[in-house]
Amino acid sequence: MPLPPSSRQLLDIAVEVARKAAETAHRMRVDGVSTVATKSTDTDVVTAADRAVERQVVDALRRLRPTDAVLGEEYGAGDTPTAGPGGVRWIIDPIDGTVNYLYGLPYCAVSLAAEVDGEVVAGVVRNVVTGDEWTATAGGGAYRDGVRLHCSTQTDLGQALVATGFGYDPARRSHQARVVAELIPHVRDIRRMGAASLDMCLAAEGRLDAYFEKGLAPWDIAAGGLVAAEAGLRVTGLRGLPPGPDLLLAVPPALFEPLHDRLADLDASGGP
Ligand code: LIP
Repeated sequence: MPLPPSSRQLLDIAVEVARKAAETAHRMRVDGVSTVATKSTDTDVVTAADRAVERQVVDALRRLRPTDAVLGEEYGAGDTPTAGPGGVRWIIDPIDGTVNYLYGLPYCAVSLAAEVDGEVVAGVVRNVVTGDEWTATAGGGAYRDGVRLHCSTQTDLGQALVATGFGYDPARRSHQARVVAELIPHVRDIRRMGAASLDMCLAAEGRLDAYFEKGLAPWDIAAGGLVAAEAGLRVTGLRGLPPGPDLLLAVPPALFEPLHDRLADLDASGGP
């Protein structure tokens, strides 16, 4: 029985695959890209590039590690096997920030993570346009372009620059907007940049102080969440729940209580 791959080995595979995927996404953007379909609502778009990049990533992983499982935003698990005990599952967001990608805004990324027994052990987030690359392994730290990352040391919520996002469903957006309207007097300012994986990576290096969002899927969370946690952020849900579709909060330990409690009071994980 071959030895299970180390997190480092899985990270090397993730980086190799994600770099080629980002090249494809960038080339398709330059060639001109259009919406090919909508998903949950008529503003939840998917482009030909989202699909082509995910197929490319899955094909590459199948060549490199034929028995691994995958979970992708566009094709789900496809026909790959489920990952048995000790098995690897790859979690893929081919283009996180698809609306930014469609509009040509340079804030979109390939996000690829390896999970073993339900724990994300390696992850990479690569900006499709700038080439900025964030990596992490569980227990091995987080890096951007080889530089080790440490999150913000901000201790005053009133001075915190906080990022968040909105879903595609209008009723949920109204609820999220109410939460932001109530929160904004209590923080330095809010940033809405449009890609959860990149938001968590910027928070990992202190270019944002904190990030929260309701409605995220496993592929939005996996790689960016590991980068954030390995840079010292608490990545959690509300009231002791794990980070997930109800809410993800990525926050430095010193800001956890004030931001958590305010979001809990504002029912940030509630609503449609
Ligand atoms: C996006 C997330 C973002 C969220 C958007 C969307 P997508 O993912 O990264 O944080 O606010 O509504 O879900 O759809 O571009 O992969």
